[in-house]
Amino acid sequence: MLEWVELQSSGSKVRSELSNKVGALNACFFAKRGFQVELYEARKDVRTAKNARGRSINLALSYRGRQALKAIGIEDQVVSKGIPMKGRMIHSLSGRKSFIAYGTSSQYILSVDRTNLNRTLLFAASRYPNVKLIFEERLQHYNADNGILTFIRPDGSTYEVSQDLVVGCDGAFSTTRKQFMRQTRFDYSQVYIPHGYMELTIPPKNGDFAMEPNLLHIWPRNAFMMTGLPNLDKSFTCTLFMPFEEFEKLTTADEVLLFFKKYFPDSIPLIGIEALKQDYFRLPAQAMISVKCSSYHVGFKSILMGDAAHAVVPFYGQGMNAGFEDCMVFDELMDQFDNDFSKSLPEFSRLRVPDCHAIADLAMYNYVEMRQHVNTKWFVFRKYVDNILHFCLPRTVVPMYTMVAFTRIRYHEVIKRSKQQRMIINTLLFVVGMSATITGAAFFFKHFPKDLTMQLQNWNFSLM
Ligand code: EGO
Repeated sequence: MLEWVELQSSGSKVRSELSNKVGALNACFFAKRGFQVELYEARKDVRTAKNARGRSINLALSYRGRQALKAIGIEDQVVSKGIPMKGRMIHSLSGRKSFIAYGTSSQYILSVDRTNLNRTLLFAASRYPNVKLIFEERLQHYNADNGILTFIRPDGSTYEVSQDLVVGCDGAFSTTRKQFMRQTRFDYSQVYIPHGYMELTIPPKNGDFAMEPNLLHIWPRNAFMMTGLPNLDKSFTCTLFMPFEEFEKLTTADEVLLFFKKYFPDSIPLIGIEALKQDYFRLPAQAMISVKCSSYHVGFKSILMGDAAHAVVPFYGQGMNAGFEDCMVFDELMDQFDNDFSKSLPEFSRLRVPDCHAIADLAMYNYVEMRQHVNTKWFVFRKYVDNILHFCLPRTVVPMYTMVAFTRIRYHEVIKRSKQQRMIINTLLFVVGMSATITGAAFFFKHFPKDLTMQLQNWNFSLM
């Protein structure tokens, strides 16, 4: 019996985003199980495409993503081309820099090149004889009732295929998901946040990194935020997050320069005045969408994974990691249920919906919190408090970022645990506060009983 999987990707409206990471990763997982896989990609093959620069340039790979890559044997290959970031470097308005480690020396996230990762994943998929890669053929329609897929060839002609399983890994604007929307009891919601993002580059300085390379650089300025991630060519990619409204206010090169002088002065000499003036206008600011839906499967023939199932805002650096974890979780379920789709599909939704809703919430929560309260001082303070509490109570208090980035604790458990931790911390603070008050009072009465009695008496007299 030939079983089969299809995965495809639709182009984004603003720019073509040459990527299908979750699709290619899934192809590897299914091929490893012995399935016949066809991987459909609407765009050109990134392995041979010349101008492969798509959406964002680098991504933060953490533990969950790495575990998935490990399961198909390409973790080391990807990690060797990634740059470890062992902590954050917080840049203050005055140019002061504060370093706060993520944890131990083995706890680091990796800055990986998106295009490189896409290529590695496609090469990995293409090495399986039972994987067929098809490029530049776009899914036009999918009938979830009879399982028939309609593809369009570059010349405009169409053809139909039908398979045992359709895995839709076609991104936040998924065509596969459109068919799910027609099913009863399928929930869907999407939100565009008011912020947009724009990428700028810090080129190498004298042939070396212009800032410390093994860190995630962050410029927290409440509503304006900027991050800097290192690249293999010794440059940094900075991502500026800002409300669209503010992006629209900056219409001339001089206004842009003034804006940077006011909010990110230390970054101007690093990016370069001329580069800044030009790069800002090269591309419009990009939108960010958060997508939630439920469930992730329809019948026993179709399932959504990655951004198609749960696009999240990038304020936790977890989008790709959550997508990779999807593939790994499904693979684990296929083991558990002996390749039986009628069991693994419903179980995937049962496990994954609460977790992916949780990471969508966590990412959105970070976005709201960062834009409202997080400036340099607050960021540094919060992370110090996290680290100190974790140091004092290593088993009881684990920072949320640590649970998200360096463990495979289920995302919904992370929320539960962080609520419990907050209760514990509050109780401790209360107990410490109360005992300090009682000790202080006891000390007071022991050393000044007479004075106090007299004072009280005087006071009583004066009241009378
Ligand atoms: C108080 C202090 C409340 C992505 C700090 C919340 C995100 C949030 C976008 C960083 C790291 C990978 C990222 C931390 C917080 C990537 C990340 C964080 C950004 C922006 C990002 C951290 C790409 C939020 N991880 N993170 O703890 O270092 O804390 F700044 Cl704008």
